[in-house]
Amino acid sequence: MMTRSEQLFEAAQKVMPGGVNSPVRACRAVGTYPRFLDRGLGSRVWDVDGAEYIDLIYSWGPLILGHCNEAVEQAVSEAVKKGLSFGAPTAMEVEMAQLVCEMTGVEMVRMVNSGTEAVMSALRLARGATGRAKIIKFEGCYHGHSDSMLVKAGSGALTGGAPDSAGVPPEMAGDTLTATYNDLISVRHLMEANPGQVAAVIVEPVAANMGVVPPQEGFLEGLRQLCDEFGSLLIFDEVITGFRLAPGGAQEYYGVRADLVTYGKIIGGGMPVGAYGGSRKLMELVAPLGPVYQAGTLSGNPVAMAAGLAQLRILASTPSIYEELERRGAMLDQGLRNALKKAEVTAKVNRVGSVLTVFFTDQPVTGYAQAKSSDTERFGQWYRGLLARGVYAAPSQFEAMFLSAVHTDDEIRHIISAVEEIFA
Ligand code: KE4
Repeated sequence: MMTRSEQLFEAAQKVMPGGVNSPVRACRAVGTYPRFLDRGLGSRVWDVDGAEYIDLIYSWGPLILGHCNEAVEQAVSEAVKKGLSFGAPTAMEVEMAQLVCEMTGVEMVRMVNSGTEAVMSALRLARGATGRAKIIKFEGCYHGHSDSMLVKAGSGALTGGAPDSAGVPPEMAGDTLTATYNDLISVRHLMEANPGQVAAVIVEPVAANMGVVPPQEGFLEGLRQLCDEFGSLLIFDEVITGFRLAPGGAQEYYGVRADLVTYGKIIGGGMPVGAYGGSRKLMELVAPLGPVYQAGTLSGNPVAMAAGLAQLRILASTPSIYEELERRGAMLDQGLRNALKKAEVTAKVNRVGSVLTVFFTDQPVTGYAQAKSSDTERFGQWYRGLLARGVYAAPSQFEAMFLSAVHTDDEIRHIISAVEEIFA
């Protein structure tokens, strides 16, 4: 007898590529079918067969206050009654922009509809502002699916990149250079090999798309200095870290300021919102004020703004949330290390605050090369074992797990004992 999830997955695959609207959800890396979710509340989600799970995904980061946060739900239901969208300015957008500027220190911000759109727009702005074409990104970092970000290191490591997806024209990929995360020398070499041509360096201040890889001491500061030395802009892609590591995100957490910052996920409170921001000087280059064009029918949508604003207001006014996220992150981190050591399973745990990844490798994971050395078979066993024990974790070794403000210590202990059982 097929489960309801299996029935839905069978039907979904007939009408959607892979049966999903985003690839990672298909669970192709972990040897099982995706559980179709029906509802969430607080730290829990239920699938269509009624199984209950402790959530460690939270829609890949947005729901830092948990599912169906009362204030967010209230704000959305009030906004919905006044209309779904106008395509005209609303007071809500002004309040949202003011709060984002206050929390992050950017002087101006533009709302868009996803992290991809935020990154795509920030890159165009950086190129428009500098008159330069090349972008430096880091191997293993993911910045959404705009063409110039779907690029891997080219054959000549110091020259243009090669497409990392079908459909990306080679000439487009050629303007994206790939450096090594946590390796400032690799960035300097690319800057020196492309003098006066690099518009920007874009980086995940905490890499979380090769699994979590924290910046080593001095790495972010070093990028700031290199960009200043070579006249390039520094772009922090804070789609994951924004409003998660601190109210001011990674800029506040690490004390390094970028020229442009992109946001997504948490900023929307679960609704489709992205944003990019920076100095007035840079942002006034954006249409309708300046020559860099960018637009969007649903940008600043009042229902999405209501959700994001409600969530950000709580984060801005409750600093204790961040202390709790750190305390619980440390509790889970240490508990996992102890459980894996006790079971004599070779693994490394990388964590910054409330985002973490367990890598099944014996190497310290400081970049993509080490992350790739992980045992993905073992990861599949971990994922299926957790699922069977009511824990909904990331279905890929190269993703992060997320904690929310509503996890309890008992839930953390449950996750740890589940890991002990899996590898006993
Ligand atoms: P979206 O277009 O998915 O809103 O944001 C793209 C993006 C940009 N920058 C960073 C650092 C990101 O992590 C993302 C998206 N993250 C993935 C999870 N690793 C979203 C999940 C998915 O692709 O289904």
